Amino acid sequence: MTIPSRQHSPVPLVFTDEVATALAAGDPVVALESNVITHGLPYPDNAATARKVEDAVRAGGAVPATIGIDDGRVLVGMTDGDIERFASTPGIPKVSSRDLAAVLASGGTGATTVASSLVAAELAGIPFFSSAGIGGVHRGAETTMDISSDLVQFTRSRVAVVCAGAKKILDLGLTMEFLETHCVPVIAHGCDDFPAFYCRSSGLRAPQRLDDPALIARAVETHWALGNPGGVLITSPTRPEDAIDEDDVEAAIADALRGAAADGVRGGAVTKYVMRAVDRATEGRSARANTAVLVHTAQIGGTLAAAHAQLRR
Ligand code: PSU
Ligand code: MN
Repeated sequence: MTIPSRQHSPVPLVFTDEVATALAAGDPVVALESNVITHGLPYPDNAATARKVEDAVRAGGAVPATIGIDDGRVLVGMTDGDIERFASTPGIPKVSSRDLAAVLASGGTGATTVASSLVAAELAGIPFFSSAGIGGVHRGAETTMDISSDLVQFTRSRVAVVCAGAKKILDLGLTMEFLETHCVPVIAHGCDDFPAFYCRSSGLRAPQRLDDPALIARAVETHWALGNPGGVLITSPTRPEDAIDEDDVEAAIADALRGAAADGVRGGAVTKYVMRAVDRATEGRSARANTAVLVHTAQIGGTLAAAHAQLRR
């Protein structure tokens, strides 16, 4: 008797020519999320920022691959038209890792978070990803249990994540504890501390620091050579001239979190609600700093991906 094996049809991936060519040649590629386009900033700033982020990856020496879900297919690299459409179409849903299967199976469209972008990047064979602020453990998580899937996905996808730490609105101490418990390496680049998104420091020291891109690339490869299934977090702080003083945002964040609780905002809607409230309270100062840190991190991501591609040659 033969027992039929379970057949899975492959997930449809649609590559831009630029990304397909780079991957085939072993040239560096950096995957980027699209949730930051649809949910992070208002139109048209979101479209302009997405283009600046792609240019920054190129300036760093790699090819950008913005990830999204379109008509039940995974976009690996967006055209300029795709970016414009995602940026300007209201209501495109946030798709995190657990949502991918249903959205793809039903032919849906959606914007990928850090977590779901990592799933797509690994499938597509892209070993580097960049975003400004990862999700993490939310303030008050000891009662709400609100912990971003981004953190869990780092233990599953073999993709190196370049970021400026986790979003300032989170509990960064608990976020670091979670990463330690789950054996996720955190390597600080260019500073001793774990950064706090648009603030240069969280006040917490990173467990490791490596400044040389070639050494970081070697550490990433070594993490995988050790048999680890997940990724490596590489943090780089925003530039001093783009940074916000903690004192200038902390009150706005605390107000926004109280507002979210009072309005009954829960689950996946919390991050967007709080970020937008802080942007309003700081009269756009935090939104501008958000754009600056996204662009800067993308350039570092390009540089590190290029060093990694060099190592694999
Ligand atoms: N809103 C923003 N910027 C962001 C995000 C939301 O203004 O960057 C994101 C990222 O896509 C990140 C996700 O992966 O929110 C985390 O959401 P949650 O905390 O619900 O897991
Ligand atoms: Mn959450």
